[in-house]
Amino acid sequence: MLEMISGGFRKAQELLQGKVVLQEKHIEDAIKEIRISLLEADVEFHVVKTFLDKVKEKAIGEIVQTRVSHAGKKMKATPEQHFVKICYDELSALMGPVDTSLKLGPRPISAIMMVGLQGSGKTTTTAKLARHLQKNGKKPMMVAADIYRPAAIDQLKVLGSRLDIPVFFAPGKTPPQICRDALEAAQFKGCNVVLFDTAGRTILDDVLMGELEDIKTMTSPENILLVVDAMIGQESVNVAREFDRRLDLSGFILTKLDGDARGGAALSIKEVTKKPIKFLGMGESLDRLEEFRPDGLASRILGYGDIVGLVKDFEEVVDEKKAEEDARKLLKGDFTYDDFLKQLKLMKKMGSLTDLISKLPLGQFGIPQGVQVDDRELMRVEAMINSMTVFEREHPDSLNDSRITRISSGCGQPKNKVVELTHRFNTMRGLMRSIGSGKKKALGRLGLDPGLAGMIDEQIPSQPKKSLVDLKKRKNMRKAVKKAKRRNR
Ligand SMILES: Nc1nc2c(ncn2[C@@H]2O[C@H](COP(=O)(O)OP(=O)(O)OP(=O)(O)O)[C@@H](O)[C@H]2O)c(=O)[nH]1
Ligand SMILES: [Mg+2]
Repeated sequence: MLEMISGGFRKAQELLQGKVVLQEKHIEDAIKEIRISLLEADVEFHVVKTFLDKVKEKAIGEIVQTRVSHAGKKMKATPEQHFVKICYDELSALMGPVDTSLKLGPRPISAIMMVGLQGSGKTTTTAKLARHLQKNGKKPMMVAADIYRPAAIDQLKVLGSRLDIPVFFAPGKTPPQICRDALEAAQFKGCNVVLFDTAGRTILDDVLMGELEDIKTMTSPENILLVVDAMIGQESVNVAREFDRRLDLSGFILTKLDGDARGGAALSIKEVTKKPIKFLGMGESLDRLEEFRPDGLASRILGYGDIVGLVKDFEEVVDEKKAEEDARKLLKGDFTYDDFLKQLKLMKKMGSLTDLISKLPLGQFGIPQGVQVDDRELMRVEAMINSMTVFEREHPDSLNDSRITRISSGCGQPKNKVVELTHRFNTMRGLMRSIGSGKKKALGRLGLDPGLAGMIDEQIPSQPKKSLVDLKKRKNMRKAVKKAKRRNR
C-alpha cells in the first residue's frame, strides 16, 4: 500500500543519510525525489506544492538543530532524522487531525447516508460500518436504497444475514421514500442507527445527484459519508469536491487501499475539501475497515510502520487478558511451537501477511515497503508444526536431526525447510527475550537509530508494571522484616 509515495521519501532519506550538516542543495535534491513520487501517486498538484514548500521552509530553517522534541521530550537526532520528523509532522497535519467520530444522536435513531460513484465500495462499506457499530454496542439497520441495480437488494440482504443485522427494503418505492420509511421501521425493530446504501452514480448525472439531495431533505441524516475508491487517482478529488458541494459531506471513507492503489487521494482529499477521512477500507472481507489515523499513515509512508495500528488489529481478534499472558510468555522467551502455532492462527485472523507486514517498521531495516508475502508460507509452517509430536512442540530444543527428518517426511516439506523453521523460531525466541529484557536496547541492536527507536519504543506497550497490590505486599513484608529485626535485637 502506498509504495509509490513511500518510495520518494525513502530515496530522500537515502540522499540525506550520513550528512553531518544539511545544505540547501541536499534538501532540494531530497524534496525533488518526494515531489516526483507524490505526483506519480496522483496527489493533487497544489497539495504537493504547498506540502513541499512547508517541508522545505522548516527543513532549511531548523536543520541546524540536533535536538528534536517528541512527546514532550528532547531527543538527539541527526539532520536526516530531523528531516524525517518534519515530513512526519507535515504529513500528519496534511491528512489530519484525526476525526473518526460519527454523529449519533440526539435523535433516538441516527442516520448515516452512504454515497459515492458506481463500484466505489458503498455496499461493502455499509456492511463493514454496520458491523463496526454493532461491535460498539449499537443496533444498526441497513437500508437498501439502490433500486436501480437488480442484484443490489440481494447483495445487502446477504451481507445483513451474515452479520445478523436487519435489512430494510421496500420494492416499488423511490429511494427518498424508502429511507424515510426506514427511520420508522427502525423504531419497530429496536434499532438506533440506520445506514442508507444508495445507488452508485456519476457526478455528471444531475437527476441521480438530485435524488441524493431529496434523501437528505427528507431524512436529515446526521452523517453523509462519501465512499471513494482509492484506485481512481486524481479524479477522486473532483468527485469529492462535487459531492461535497451538493451534499455538504461529513467525511470520507477511502476504499481498496489494500490493493495497488497509488493512494494520492489519502493525501489530497482532506486538504482540498477540509473534510476528514474517517475510515479506510483495507480489503473485501467485512472486518477490513480501519479507523483513519493520519499519524499512523504518515508513519507507514515514511517506512516506520504503524505499531499502534498493529496493536488495534490485535485487539480486534484477541482476548486482552489472554494476550497479556501470551505477551509476557513471549517476552520471557519461553514460548513453544504450540504458542507459535496459536500466534500464526491469530495472524491469519488479522488479515493477510502482506497487510500486517506493511504495519511493521521494516523500512528501517532496509526492507522496502510493499513486500509481498505469500500467505501459503503460513500454511507450510502450520503443516510442519502439526507434524511435530506434543513433546517436540513443548520442548523446541529437543529437535535433533532425526526428529527433523521425521517431521520433514510427515509434512511433505524438504528437510532444509524444517531446519530453516527451527532457526527462525530460535532467532525469534532470542529476539523476544532480549526485547523483554530491555526494549530500547534491543531495538538499537536491530540497527534502529536510537532517536527513532525511542519514538517507536514509546508506541510499544510496556511490560505490565508491578500492580499496586504487589507493591503493598512488598511494603508490608519490609515492615514485618524490620519488626522481626527489632525483636531480635
Ligand atoms: N480490495 C478491496 N475491494 C473492495 C473494498 N471495498 C469494496 N471492494 C470490492 O469492490 C467491489 C464493489 O463493491 P460494492 O460494495 O459492491 O460497491 P458499490 O459502490 O456498492 O457498487 P454499486 O452499488 O454498483 O455502485 C466488490 O467486488 C467489493 O468486494 C476494499 O476495501 N478493498
Ligand atoms: Mg452497491
